[in-house]
Amino acid sequence: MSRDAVPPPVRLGDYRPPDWLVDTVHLDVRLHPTAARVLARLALRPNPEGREGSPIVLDGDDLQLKSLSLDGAPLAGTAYVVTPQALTVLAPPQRALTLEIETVVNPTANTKLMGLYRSSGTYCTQCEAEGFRRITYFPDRPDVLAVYTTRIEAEREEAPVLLGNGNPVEAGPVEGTSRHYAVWHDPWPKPCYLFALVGGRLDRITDEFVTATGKKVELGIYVEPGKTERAGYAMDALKRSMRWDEEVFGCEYDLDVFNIVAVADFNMGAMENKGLNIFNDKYVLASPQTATDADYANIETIIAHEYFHNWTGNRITCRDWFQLCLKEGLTVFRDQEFSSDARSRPVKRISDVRLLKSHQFPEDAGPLAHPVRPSTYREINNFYTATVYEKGAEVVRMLKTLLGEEGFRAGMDLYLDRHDGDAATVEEFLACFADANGVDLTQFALWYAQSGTPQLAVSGTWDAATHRYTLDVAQSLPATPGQDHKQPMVIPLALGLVGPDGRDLPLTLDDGSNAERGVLRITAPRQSFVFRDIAERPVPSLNRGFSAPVKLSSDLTTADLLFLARHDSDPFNRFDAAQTIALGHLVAATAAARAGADLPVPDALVEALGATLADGALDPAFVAQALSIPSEADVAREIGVDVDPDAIHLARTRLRRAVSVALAPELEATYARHAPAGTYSPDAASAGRRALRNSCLDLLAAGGTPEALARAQAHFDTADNMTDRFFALAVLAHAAPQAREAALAAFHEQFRDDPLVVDKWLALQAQIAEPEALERVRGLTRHPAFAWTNPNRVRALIGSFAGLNPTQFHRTDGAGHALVADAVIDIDGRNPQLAARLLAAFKSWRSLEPGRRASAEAALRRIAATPGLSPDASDIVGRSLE
Ligand code: B3K
Ligand code: ZN
Repeated sequence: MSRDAVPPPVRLGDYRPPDWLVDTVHLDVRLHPTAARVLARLALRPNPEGREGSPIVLDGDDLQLKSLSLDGAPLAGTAYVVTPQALTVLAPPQRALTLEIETVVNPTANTKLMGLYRSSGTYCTQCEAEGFRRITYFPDRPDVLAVYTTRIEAEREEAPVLLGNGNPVEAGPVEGTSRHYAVWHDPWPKPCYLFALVGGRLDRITDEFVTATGKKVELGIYVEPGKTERAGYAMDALKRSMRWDEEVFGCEYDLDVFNIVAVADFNMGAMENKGLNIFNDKYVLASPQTATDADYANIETIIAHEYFHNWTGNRITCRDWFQLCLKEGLTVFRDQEFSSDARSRPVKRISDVRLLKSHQFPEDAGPLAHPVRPSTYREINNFYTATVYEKGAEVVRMLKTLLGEEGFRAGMDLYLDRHDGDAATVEEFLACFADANGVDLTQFALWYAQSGTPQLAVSGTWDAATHRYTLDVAQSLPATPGQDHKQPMVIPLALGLVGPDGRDLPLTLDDGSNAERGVLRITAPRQSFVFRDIAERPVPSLNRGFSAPVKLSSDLTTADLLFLARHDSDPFNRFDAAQTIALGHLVAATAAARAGADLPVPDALVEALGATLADGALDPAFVAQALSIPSEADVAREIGVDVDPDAIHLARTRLRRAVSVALAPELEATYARHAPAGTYSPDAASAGRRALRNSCLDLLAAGGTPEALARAQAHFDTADNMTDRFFALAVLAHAAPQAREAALAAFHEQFRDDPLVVDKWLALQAQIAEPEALERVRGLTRHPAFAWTNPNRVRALIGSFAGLNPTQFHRTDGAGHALVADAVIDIDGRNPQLAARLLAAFKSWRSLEPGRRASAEAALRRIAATPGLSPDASDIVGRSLE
């Protein structure tokens, strides 16, 4: 698509099967820095389900056609129409035929990082969603599945490693030249978005995996020369993922080889190309000296996620891009479960819910809200969102909660069996669960169609005379763009009634039935549930484990919440109860701060946090989560309208200081108790201890005492791993302006040659909540370590400023908005996907107070008025302003 063209919206309701199918694809790709030649031989046939007598219309993007023939004979110029965007064979014979298409592309000039491009000299590809059409003319849609054979040829010197999808077939020199080639064959029919090739000078580590049925698989991870020692953790995560998928879902790997390649320039996290995953190197490379515990956890999750796509995404793919959640929501659910099994389930749940609330809830509440399965799009790349991924995973989780472990597995088994080899839809997915369990999921399907976060209002009354406890539940769903009226959803509300001794009471409903597995099914706008044999007033623990992605309000008092924070058997709600107290306080304290006043910190919060700190039986990783004070974004979301980021920042700073002072002895003792023992290991238990120790360090520093800051300095100076070193650096950068510059300089000096670590250094500085941050960010864009062309650098610096520094991004003088707008406009000319991502940082602009709202709107309007804006950016800016 050229920069000026405005594509018409694509609508789910307009879906039609393809007119032509492709059975096999033979590609011969001759790599060259500026003129790579692609010879494609496509075996096509008319689709019996398509329109009879149709022309062959193939998609292209920025392509140059060199030659074209049909069944071996060159096509006359009158027989086809070609533009960079499409190749149409006007009146093809209506039978099986072969097209041979030769195109030339320029990998070095490809700054969009879609199609065939170069990353630090390595040739690589990215085809999802619509990048294959930047390599050759093709029906670029996920319901055209073909068997691919790929020959890759390159200068041996430039690209000694040549990788493709599937299994290696042959390789050798191109006689009489300095070139060599490799042929790969992928026996599994796949859509073209799963195509990949790599050519470059890469080092590798290898390993082996024997599948459940005894098949040997060769595993390889390819990295830039000299970085192999950092790929070990990714390999370990890969092998564990392969085993887990066999054990938990019965999914076995299906090729002789599985390769992963790490590249430095990548628009997203990673890509699940069949047998040849390509990764952003940030999610492969790790060593104790360069990666934090969070990096290790991300690597584990993303390696698993891409691997799990082999079944949920590749063996069963999507019929069209509206069904994206079919592979993404389901695969996120699967990677969440894998990490829960590999680490602590409650802690994983807490961090997943925090991610959902911080990224998806604002999406649902703003102008970019869309259903888990959208019904229209202008640019599909803008729908790889928290709603499709994270809320999509929540929907699958709810299905499991409603059907139970066995019912869910039965549905999954049926899906994997019935649709293997298909390009499927959400309806077909749900039908498997309905059929396997004999249930009707019509109302449940609304989760895919209705956008917005449902609200649940719950109140309870206990009748001392009848020993009955009544829970009144009301659900509502606010209007969202394009959806003014909503229907009630089916909401699985897991709950417990906690007796005064802290134990759960039996959940016997008035009619004698049990709330199955402790879950109430909310289906109507208003419902009441009466529990009997409740001898004492209980405290309800609602939405346990965050069983539904809803916004819950209840009549629980602060005392009730404190009780739950101390006694709830559900760890998620134990965590959440204290968070709810803190959030309630922060909302009130923000209003007070705007009025020039201060509010005392609720004793209940200090008590809840103190009790958590003192409970030696708790997992340190859990305690670390419990100690975190809700973020400024959490508070802004809770306030919802007329948001003043400075007031929120002030209220939160005061709260952290007060908690620090009130709990100093306990924090110090906990810090001391969790001193490192032995050498660094990234395992979950060790990481949990570090997380707790670092949380204590941070909260203590929030008190601002010289001792606390000296402790942070010592922590920084003596750290023997990146987790501790970087955490201490962050504490110093935020809380100790006098120590900030020296610490930042020392850190940079030590890691200047390591781009992934430099990204941490950039991101941290972009988050400093002081007016000088703006100039600092501007200055860093001119730093030799920064590059506008590298997505990781841009996300670290500009993305962190826009997404994680609310007071400075939303400066009252508008300079923060202007800086990000300038960056978006500049980046858009090279890499529209990256620009559109950054632009989404404006998604909550309407919730700001009037002055900042006006400045955000001006920035958005300036972007909108930029000539030649990409379809990606104009889609986001257009919807943001609607
Ligand atoms: N499927 C890819 C994402 C592709 C994004 C295209 N804009 C990675 C993943 O979700 O696993
Ligand atoms: Zn995915």
